[in-house]
Amino acid sequence: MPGPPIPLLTRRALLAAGASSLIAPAFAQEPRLAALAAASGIVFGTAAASYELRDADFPPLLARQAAMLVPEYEMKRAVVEPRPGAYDFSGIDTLMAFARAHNMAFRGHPLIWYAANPPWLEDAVLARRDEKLLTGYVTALAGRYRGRMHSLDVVNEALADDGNGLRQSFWLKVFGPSYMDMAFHAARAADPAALLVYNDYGCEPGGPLGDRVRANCLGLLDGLIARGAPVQALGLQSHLFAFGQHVDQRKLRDFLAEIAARGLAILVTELDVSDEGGPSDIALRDQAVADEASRYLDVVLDNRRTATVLTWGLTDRYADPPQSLRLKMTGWRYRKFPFDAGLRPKPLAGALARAFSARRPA
Ligand code: 9MR
Repeated sequence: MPGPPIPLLTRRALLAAGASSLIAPAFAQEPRLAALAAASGIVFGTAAASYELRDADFPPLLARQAAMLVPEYEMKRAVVEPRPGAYDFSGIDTLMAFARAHNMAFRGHPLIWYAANPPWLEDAVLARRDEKLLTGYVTALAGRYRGRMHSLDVVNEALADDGNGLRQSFWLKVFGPSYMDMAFHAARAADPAALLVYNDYGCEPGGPLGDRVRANCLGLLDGLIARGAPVQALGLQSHLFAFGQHVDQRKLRDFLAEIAARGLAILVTELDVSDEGGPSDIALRDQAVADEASRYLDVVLDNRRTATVLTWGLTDRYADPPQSLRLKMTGWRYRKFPFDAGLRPKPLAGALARAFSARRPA
């Protein structure tokens, strides 16, 4: 007969190993993240989707906690322009109406992203090699929301995943690196007020890949600046890992100093901390998520050019799409956001609250 199942890592095992100080205190009260952030000179916000606003209990939490919204997917070109010239702005408009009704700022994400294009676009660009297929879209979006966007992720994830040069997208093949310049100039012309952002991931961990990604990112920004493209901020996506590659505080601090030295603002645009690979004990997973976020926030909030912290969702309730194969097969759910699926604050919410409270106001 097989013996009892062996747990991966139990709370008792960790306690025995002397990790008791890692266990988070329970929350007496819901922290007010937007208010705490504002007091430290930071705008706190989150990604959201219009379907989430139809839940009865989530919108009040969103309105209490966030001072800025960004569409999780409803501003992606595949959604906005499913057929050439046939625009659907309904998702963005719904989210923006909610933001306005609750006095929240709004950011646009993304204008140019290789991974979320409608199927017709690549063929059209390769066949016609017409710059308007890029600039026309940027102008349409930035122009429609002119004066209403805090910031726009003009170009998203243009760097190669291996940290060497630019991603081989069809934009790069057809127009060369100047496709990015075209997008930034078109965005600036269409909306003179929005902060124009280059947004990417992978700048936080140590290791040789992290080093290459940071150097590559600085190279991309230096190129844009040298050519006179109106880039004004770096968006750090910051999809972190509690049980994977950790934030390298010293390297991240030095990197952010380089960004600030170039006169760029720093926006945290998509923060979440994956608990994949963690123990089955939820309290331990939640604490490890919060600890990794604290290590990250200590560094990022210490930089005076950091202006926003947006999480890529406020609650674990929507973290797993209902069609998720992993969820269906294993029942395993992510716990990477500040509030649990029942909308109760988790240790990550506490980590955010503490980090905002500890920041010196300007
Ligand atoms: O979370 C987003 C998911 O709902 C979408 O299906 C997906 C494709 O549009 O994009 C996800 O968001 C990504 C963001 O736009 C860019 N950085 C990585 C994000 C997480 O994958």
